[in-house]
Amino acid sequence: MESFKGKRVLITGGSIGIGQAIVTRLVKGGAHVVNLSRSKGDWTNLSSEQGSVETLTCDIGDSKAVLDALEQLKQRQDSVDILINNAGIALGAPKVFWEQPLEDIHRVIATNVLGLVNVTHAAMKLFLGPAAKGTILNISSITGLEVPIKGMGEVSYHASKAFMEGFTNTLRHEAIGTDIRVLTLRPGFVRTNFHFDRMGKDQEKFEGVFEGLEPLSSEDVADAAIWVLSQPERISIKALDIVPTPQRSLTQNDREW
Ligand code: 8X3
Repeated sequence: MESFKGKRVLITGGSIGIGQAIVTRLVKGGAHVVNLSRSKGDWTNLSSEQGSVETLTCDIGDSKAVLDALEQLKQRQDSVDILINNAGIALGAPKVFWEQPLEDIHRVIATNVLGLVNVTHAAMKLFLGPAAKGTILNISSITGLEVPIKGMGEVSYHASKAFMEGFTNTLRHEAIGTDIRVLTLRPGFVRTNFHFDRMGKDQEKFEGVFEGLEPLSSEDVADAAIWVLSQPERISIKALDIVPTPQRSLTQNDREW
């Protein structure tokens, strides 16, 4: 296990899925993690001899709630070394955009776009900006770069990940003159609750998503994130795509759709 001893990490959506797997590895490596999430998470597998994790329940789409949470954190902690923007949702598959409830579309944008902006802005203002040092890792998606297969029905999700691409690339440039690294990890097909929510919490449809194409696990993606974060500060893994081998792209892969 890589050493993150004493490192202070802020992550969004760290209670389940990929986020939870990343938090588990960081804490085992000695990091102190603050998790901004809608749910508390289950951390019973982590011993007190390792690092620590504290969850602040927060809707990251609400800028005031984010700022309040991070200002409270600032009062008792003077640094964040690593910010991981991990929270992300998709809703509405397989309906097309114009048939989806507008509220669902707004919810996706609130979490994936405004949440990213709110947390990064507050964290840079209070922690990373003043220190002019640290690492921002954005967990994006291959969907930020590619147009999906027909019928995937997630304009809001794909557009939100395209936003994340532009945000990441531009922020990296704005960080010229600082020691802030801005990185992105773009997973493809992963077996997580993300697809359960995407399919309207329908277990049968959820299982159907994985038929004929073995997905990555959250742990696979977390291992990649840990590798990226373990590089010495002089190295930026600017972007890393991780997909199951048969997922050649969003439109071409080794199974019949
Ligand atoms: C989701 C990636 O491949 O499941 O971010 O559409 S995929």
